[in-house]
Amino acid sequence: MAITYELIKTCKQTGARLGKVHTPHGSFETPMFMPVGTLATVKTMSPEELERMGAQIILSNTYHLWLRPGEDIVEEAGGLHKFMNWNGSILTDSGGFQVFSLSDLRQIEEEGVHFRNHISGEKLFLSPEKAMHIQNSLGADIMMAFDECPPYPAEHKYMKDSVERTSRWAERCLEAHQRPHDQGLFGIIQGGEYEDLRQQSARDLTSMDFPGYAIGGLSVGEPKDVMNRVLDFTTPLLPDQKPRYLMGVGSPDSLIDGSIRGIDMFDCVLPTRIARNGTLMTSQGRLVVRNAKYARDFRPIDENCDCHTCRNYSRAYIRHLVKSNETFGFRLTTYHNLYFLLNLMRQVREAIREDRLGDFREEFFEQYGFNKP
Ligand code: PRF
Ligand code: ZN
Repeated sequence: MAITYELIKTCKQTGARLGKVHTPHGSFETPMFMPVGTLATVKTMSPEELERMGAQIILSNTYHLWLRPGEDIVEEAGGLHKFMNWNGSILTDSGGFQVFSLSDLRQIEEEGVHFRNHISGEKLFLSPEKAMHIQNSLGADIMMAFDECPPYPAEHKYMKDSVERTSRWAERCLEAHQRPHDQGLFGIIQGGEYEDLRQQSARDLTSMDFPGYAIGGLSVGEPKDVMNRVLDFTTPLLPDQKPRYLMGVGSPDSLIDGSIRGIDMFDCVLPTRIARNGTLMTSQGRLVVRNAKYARDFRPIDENCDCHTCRNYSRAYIRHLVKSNETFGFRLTTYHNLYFLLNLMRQVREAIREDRLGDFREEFFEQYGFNKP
């Protein structure tokens, strides 16, 4: 088996899981945050920098790499790891979600999805078999099944048909998978906010025995309490001996609240995207460094952070670079935001080890400003 999960312990205070996922490119500790490298690069960061900040697994996208440079070129290079010079673990998303979020004029059929290329307008078609073929060529350690991520809110009738189609697509993905010995395929549970449909989806997918399971269809515009409620009734439906991945979630509060609900893996463009417009995550909440009040502020971005950015550069300098559109400014903000989330997850794991994640949540939320009215 390409992917195995080792459950080290559960937190006595919260039930959160401390574990390790073993892949053909090394192991990563869980709960873990995965930086997003859509086009085979985590925007502005070198693989050496990712390693230095403590990243152990990154995510990339089937949809984007299929369109450019094309999976055949990545395969010819010797796979995604070699192509981009990243030797840690890689996960590729299947393209399903990107088709739904980026393209227009899509048409869903049993066979797959017809849509238009979001860059050229060209007509394209993606199916479970095609998504698997592309992901087998890319060669990531973890691949995702081709699913449908319906919008929020969606009616029960629509969601039920969608969940059933996603289960049939998952079967076809398993069937089409050519490299089960060195690439692990994860199934994706859908069902929106509906408990009966999450149960149906979890029942269908767990019977297919994937090496890991993702919870999809969340963080699509629903309120936080809806996401937490869905996790409360969905994670208990998943096997204890397999990793669980909450797709597209990366705000600090949701990383903590997801971990408490038994999630092991997270990814999100949030830290890298907001960094490129000058917004930083700090232990005291968000800091918008473009703000005039930082023009003469020579303190680091976060006085509690020991990242390379915070040890060497001031708010005033970073503000100047970002306002001048200097590439180096975006590199410094991106480095800090990713370090901040990776370090948050390190603290979460430490708290689980010591059975005090509930206390850690209280302290973190207090400082970050989530408890303020
Ligand atoms: N499915 C897939 N990728 C995803 C999602 C999903 O539901 C989400 C939901 N937030 C993010 N990325 N395949
Ligand atoms: Zn920092």
